[in-house]
Amino acid sequence: MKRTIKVMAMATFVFVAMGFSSLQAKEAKIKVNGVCGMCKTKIEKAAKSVKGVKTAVWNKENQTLTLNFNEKLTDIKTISQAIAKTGYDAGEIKADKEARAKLPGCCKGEGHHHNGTDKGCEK
Ligand SMILES: [Cu+2]
Repeated sequence: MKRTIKVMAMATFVFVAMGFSSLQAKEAKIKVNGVCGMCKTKIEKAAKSVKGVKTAVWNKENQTLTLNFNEKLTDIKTISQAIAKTGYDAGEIKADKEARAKLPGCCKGEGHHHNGTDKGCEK
């Protein structure tokens, strides 16, 4: 009998904990104007460097970054700003001009075509 109560108490605790974490986790999608696999690495790294971001996956085909983050720790604007600092437009935030100037030409959608690998734009 005692054991049953213990198990039930634990199960309740787990449910409550799960409820809380799902409340805090928010999924959002923002547009980020990357081009290649190298851009992908940079964009995702920048997003994940923000405290509270659980997952960040950028899709090259539709230039959409899918985020999963803790609303209590961060928000879309903060994450977008972190990405903009690396030289990409992110959602409402425009890319940092200096950082963008340092990106390889093809990552800005100009010049020679990139080779489509994760190494990025180099020939
Ligand atoms: Cu690139």
